Amino acid sequence: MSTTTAIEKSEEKVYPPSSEAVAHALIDAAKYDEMYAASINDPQAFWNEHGKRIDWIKPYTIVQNTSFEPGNVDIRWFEDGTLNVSANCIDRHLPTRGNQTAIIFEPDDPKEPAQSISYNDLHRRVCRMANILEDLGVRKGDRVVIYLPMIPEAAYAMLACARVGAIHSIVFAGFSPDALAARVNGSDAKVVITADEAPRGGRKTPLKSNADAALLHCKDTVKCLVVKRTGGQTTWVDGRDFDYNEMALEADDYSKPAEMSAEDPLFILYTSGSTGQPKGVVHSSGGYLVFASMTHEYVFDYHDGDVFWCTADVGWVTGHSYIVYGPLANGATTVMFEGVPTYPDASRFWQVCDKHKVNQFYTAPTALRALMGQGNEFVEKCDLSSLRILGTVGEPINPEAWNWYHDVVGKGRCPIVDTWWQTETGGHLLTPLPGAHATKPGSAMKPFFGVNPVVLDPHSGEEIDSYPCEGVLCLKDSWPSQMRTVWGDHERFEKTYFSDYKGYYFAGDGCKRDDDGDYWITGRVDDVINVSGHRMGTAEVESALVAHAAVAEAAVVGYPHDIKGQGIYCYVTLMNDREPSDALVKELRQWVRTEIGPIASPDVIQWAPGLPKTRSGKIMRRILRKIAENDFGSLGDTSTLADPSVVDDLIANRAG
Ligand code: 6R9
Repeated sequence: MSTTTAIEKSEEKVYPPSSEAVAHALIDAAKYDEMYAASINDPQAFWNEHGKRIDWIKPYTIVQNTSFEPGNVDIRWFEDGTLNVSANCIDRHLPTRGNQTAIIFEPDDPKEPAQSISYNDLHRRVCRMANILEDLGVRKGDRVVIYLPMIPEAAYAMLACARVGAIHSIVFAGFSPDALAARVNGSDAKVVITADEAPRGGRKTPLKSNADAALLHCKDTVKCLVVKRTGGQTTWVDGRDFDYNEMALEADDYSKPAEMSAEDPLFILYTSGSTGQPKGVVHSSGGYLVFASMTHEYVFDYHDGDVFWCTADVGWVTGHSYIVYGPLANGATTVMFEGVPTYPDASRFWQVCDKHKVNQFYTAPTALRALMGQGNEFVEKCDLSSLRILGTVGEPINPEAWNWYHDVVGKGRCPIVDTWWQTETGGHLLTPLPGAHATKPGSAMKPFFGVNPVVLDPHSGEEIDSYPCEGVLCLKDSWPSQMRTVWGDHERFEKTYFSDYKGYYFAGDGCKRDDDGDYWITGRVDDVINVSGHRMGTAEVESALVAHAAVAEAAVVGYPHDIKGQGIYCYVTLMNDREPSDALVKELRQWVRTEIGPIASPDVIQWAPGLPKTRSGKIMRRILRKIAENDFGSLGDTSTLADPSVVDDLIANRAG
């Protein structure tokens, strides 16, 4: 077996692709160069050809019709084609691979047996679920909210929506009843699909009772379809609640896939931005599937028969594109894991890789950092010889974690694909291809086919052509899986992504481009923080805090956290009649967990008698960030503050 050794280049290491990776690769360096050039020089011709990788009911004749022009942003791909996404992910594989495993389900508790769901099984299950949804009154274009654990029924529900032409909106099972209600109401959903309980890391989240609490704040016509997962006790509202397992026994095994336009929305997924409440990112059917399946195949060098495992939750975009749609469109075997990396102990990921002979493994830097700290013996006791490709996503990966992944998990033989993308982009935009590109610890390397990144000067908005350089990352042209709009608010879509830098899609990330033209993401340049790979708008946490009766004002910033990447640091000004106390810190923490969910739980709460504000009343977050980072030397100019003395007070009383 060949291992790659790093070539030291100035201060950074470069790992050329191993001979093994090159020999196996679907795309080698020459092929990448040729295809990439073709995709940029003539996108119409390129995507006309590659759009055919999926099955169309009526073939498209128009390929790309997109505009980033301010006031007229409009994204359409393959717009006159029709298709059904579920038929692409299931039916078209039945003649050739009906008995092949589509989904391997690995439960939270390792003592519970894993399940293998073949493409034939998947077809039956999805058809039944589609018929149940139709019985509940779901029709083309209706919205269905999915609030489920990481169980196969989550995939059935997504594909059943796609089958009948309904738009799904998945709400992560860790979100609170309030967050769930906001999303049900925001999309005016007809049905919520949930389960009795969600087991995770040996604990159980009471999903059905969360849904009950949420539905009190929703229209009383909303129906609730309940999947049995643990058999835990639930309360039942007759006429509103429906028993999935019972209905599935009766439901018909066939449901005809609806003919959908390429531009019909496939799903809505709420994500955090720098202002206001989370926005509903809308993805299309045709362009999304083309790009999700193509990136899944080439970025992970997926070959027939491989076992692919993406450890994300289907509540995030990574789970949509790389557990369900990308892999299943490619006829792959995809692993769905219900648990967490450290339960029962820190070897769980590696045991699952060993047990199911996983070939491609895709996870987040935060998980790697947590596991790295537990010691190598948890990795070394498992046979990881099946692994061929390792991937990361969600946040910048620090070189220590990258090296550990490469050396200890991959034994130096598995290329690491560091994939940069977003909920909004639908699929990978920057990533090395395993047999084509060298890799560098911490770099997302190269654009995928059809992706045209530019680095802009944040002040002038001009493209920077020199190497090396640093600035904000924008995309110059559209790609098929670009989000189409914000649900119900196209203006917000334009304003968020197309107004800062006219004529470009602005991703919200800063980046560097090195001498070789390789990209390094430096993190968000807006008020979005990245906690364990989860996006969080500081504004969301602030509005949760100020909703508490004791809080007059709050400002939230990110600060460096060893495991989570970033932690949540809150400056809180109390109402005049309230006194700071440890009990109140606890109460506020719990309050935010209840308002948003445990992932938003503040790491640090500092009492702030005053916040640094400009004379126009704008909070100077730059200063708050520096204090949270314990970096008092570079606070910059504080003379424009309305009351500069608040800064001294905050420094003197820095928490944590
Ligand atoms: C897929 C996903 C998107 C934000 C994005 C960026 C960060 C994602 C990254 C990365 C550095 C990577 N991000 N992948 N940063 N390197 N490989 O994570 O979507 O939840 O919408 O987050 O995550 O800041 O803008 P999403």
